[in-house]
Amino acid sequence: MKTRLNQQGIAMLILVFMIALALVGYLVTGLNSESLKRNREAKTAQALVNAKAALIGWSIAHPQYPGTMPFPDRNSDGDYDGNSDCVAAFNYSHLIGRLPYAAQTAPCVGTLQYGLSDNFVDGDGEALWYAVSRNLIRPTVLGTVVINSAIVDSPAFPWLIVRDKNGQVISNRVAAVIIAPGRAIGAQNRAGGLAGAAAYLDTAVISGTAYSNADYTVPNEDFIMSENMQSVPTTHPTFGQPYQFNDQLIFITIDELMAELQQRAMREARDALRAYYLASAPAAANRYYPYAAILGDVNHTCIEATLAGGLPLNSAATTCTHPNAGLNAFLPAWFVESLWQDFMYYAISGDCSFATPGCLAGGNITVGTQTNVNTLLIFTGTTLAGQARPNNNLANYLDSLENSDGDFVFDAVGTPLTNIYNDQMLIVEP
Ligand SMILES: [Ca+2]
Ligand SMILES: [Ca+2]
Ligand SMILES: [Ca+2]
Ligand SMILES: [Ca+2]
Repeated sequence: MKTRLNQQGIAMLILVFMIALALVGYLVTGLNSESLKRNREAKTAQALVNAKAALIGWSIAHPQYPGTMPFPDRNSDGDYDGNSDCVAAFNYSHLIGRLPYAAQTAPCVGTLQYGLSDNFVDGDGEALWYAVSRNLIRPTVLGTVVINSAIVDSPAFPWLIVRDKNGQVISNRVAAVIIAPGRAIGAQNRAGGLAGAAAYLDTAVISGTAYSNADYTVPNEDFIMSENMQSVPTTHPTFGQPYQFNDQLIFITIDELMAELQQRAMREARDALRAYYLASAPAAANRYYPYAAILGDVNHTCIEATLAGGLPLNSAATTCTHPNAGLNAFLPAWFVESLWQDFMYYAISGDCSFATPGCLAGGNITVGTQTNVNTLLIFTGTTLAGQARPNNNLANYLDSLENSDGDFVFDAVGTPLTNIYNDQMLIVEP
C-alpha cells in the first residue's frame, strides 16, 4: 500500500515537473520569437534609413545629371541582377522595381555613375523596392530635364502620394518611395526568383478602395504606409480582413531632395566663379571677376561696370570690355540646362573688377558681421508671394530690406529660412 502511494506521488511530481518545463519552454520560445521579431523590424527600419540616405546621395552627387534618380531593377529584362534597367521610351511600370545597386543596362544616360553600390535588404533578407517620380528620371540624353527649385511647387507632373492606413495623405510631394517587402503573405508566390512586384508589395483596402503598392499607372501614384499584419489582431475593427500587409515604407519628398540639390548648385556656381578668377590673368594682381548681368536678363549677358546682378553666363564684346568668355565656360552643362542661373544673385567688390583688378583694396561687401568680402553669391530661392520674375527689381528676388536695398550690405550667411525669406548667402571669396 505504502509503495503504491509512493509511486503515485513520484508520478505526480514528474507530471508537475514536465508541465513546468513545458511552461518555461513556451515562455522562452515566446520571448525568443518576440525578440527575433523586434530584431527583424529594427533591421528593416535601419535598411530603409540607410537606403534613403544612399539614394539622396546618389542623386545629389551625380556627376552629369544631379537631381535625377536611377531607373529601378525590374524583372522584365529576365533578371533581378541589381542593375538599373534604363529605357528610352518609358511607361509608368518602368518606374517601380528593386533598388539598383550594381551597374546599369543600356540605354542609361550618363556613363559615370552606376547603382547605389550597396545591396540593401530588409529584416527578412528581401531586397528593397523603389518607385520614383517621372519628374526625376532621364530617359534619353537628348531630352532636356529641368530640375531646379521651381519644380517643387510647379512640377511637370504631380508628385507621388503617400497615404496612411486611413487613406489620409501624409505627403503629396513625394519624389521617391523605398519599400521593404517583408516575407510573402497571402497568395504571394515568389518561387523562381523572378516574380513581379505583386508578389512582394501589398494591397490595403481602405473604406472599400484597394490601394496597391505594387502598381504604378499614373504620375501621382499612391503608396500606403500601414501597420504590419503581425501586429494587427484579426478582431481589429478598422482593418478589413483578411488584412494582409507587411510593407514597410520610407519616402523622400522633393523638398528634402531640393534642399540638398540647391546646395550643390550653389557650390557649383561658387567654384565656377573661383575658376574664372584664377583663369582671368596670369598675374594675381591682374585677376578679376566678370561683371554681372542685369537682374532678370534671361540671356545673362554681362554688362560693363555692373558690380551686382544676375550671373554673367555670356560675355559679349559689345557689352563687356573684359576679354574672357562668359561664366558658362566654367559651369557644367546640367547647371545651365536646369536654369540654376535664374536663382542666383551675384555681387563683387569694385577692386575685384576688370577696371580695378586683383582684389587689392580689401573688399567692400559686408555679409552679416563679416566685412571686407570680395565676392558674394546669393541663392534667391523661388518666387515668394508678391514677387514676379524675370524682373529687374531686386525685391522680386531678395526678401529682406537689408538684402534688397541695393547697397553692398547683406544678411549673414545662414540666416534662417522662413516662408517669407528664402535667400541663402554664400561667400565666394575671401
Ligand atoms: Ca532587371
Ligand atoms: Ca509585402
Ligand atoms: Ca528670395
Ligand atoms: Ca543692404
